[in-house]
Amino acid sequence: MPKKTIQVPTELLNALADAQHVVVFTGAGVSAESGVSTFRDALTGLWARFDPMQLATPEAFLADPDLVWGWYEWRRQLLLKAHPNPAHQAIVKLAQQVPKLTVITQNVDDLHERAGSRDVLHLHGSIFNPRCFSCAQPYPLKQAPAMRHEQALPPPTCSYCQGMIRPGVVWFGEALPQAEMEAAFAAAENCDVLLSIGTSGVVQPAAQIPQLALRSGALVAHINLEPVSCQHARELSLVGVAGQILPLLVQD
Ligand code: BV8
Ligand code: ZN
Repeated sequence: MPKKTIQVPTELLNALADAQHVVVFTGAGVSAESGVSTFRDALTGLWARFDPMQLATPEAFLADPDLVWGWYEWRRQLLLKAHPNPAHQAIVKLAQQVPKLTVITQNVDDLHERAGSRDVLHLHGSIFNPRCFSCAQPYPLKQAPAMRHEQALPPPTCSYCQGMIRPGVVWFGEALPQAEMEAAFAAAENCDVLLSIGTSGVVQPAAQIPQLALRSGALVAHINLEPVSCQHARELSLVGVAGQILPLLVQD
């Protein structure tokens, strides 16, 4: 079965060629081809009975620190084995072809950085920057013993105040980092093209970013396995795998 060639709208290619500032806004779908499960994928093993929304909260951590810390350690270890995919690499290449490119991600992985993207704005923090739940002191991640299977793990204790160490991510019900959010919103309001890649557009306030760009006159292209409903003349939906579509947007 020949691979279905994806048609990239000329309007998008022309807008990228003329753009002074491009924003790339990513969600879990950009890391899917690296083997990193998205937030919509069912959880496995010990956590299979949970919805991520239930575990990614401060209440869940306080109720069962070992269960939640074990989940993050498991995900972190899987990430150490993952590699950036053609979607991450195409974004790095695009940055070399436009005057200014800002990467805003909802993801807590480091695959954009490992592909070569710089100054990535992490709206939901990073799984690699744990800190103390009580005094917020950063906790230097040591080479943890490899987890052979999914298990609950007691979180480390803070050497300053003996508090519990927590993942450096933004949980549901927690405020997003002010600086990153302001920089992301400013970029969305001042760009010519915004590529929204691999996001279900459900989680607030990040989900406002493509709308902000549209309201500021940018062309917005959604790149997703599923069609994204477009309400605006300057909004496009490209349906397909990010790792196949993004390379079509950059010149060889
Ligand atoms: C806050 C870190 C206030 C943790 C995450 C309004 C209405 C209702 C609720 C709210 C609201 N405003 C705020 C809320 C509450 C909540 C919220 O938005 N709830 C939602 C679910 C309704 N928001 C919050 O709590 C936020 N905080 O508002 O605070 C506040 C203010 C001041 C003071 C105190 C409090 C905090 C939100 C951050 C939560 N943390 N992550 C962790 O990772 O464990 S978000 C988490 O979910 C992920 O990090 C990710 O960002 C997000 C999942 O979204 P996606 O990235 O879109 O991923 P998803 O799996 O959903 O979709 C993947 C997509 O990719 C799919 O569309 C799929 O089709 C596509 N895809 C898959 N493969 C591919 C692909 N596309 C292309 N190619 C492929 N190969
Ligand atoms: Zn502490």
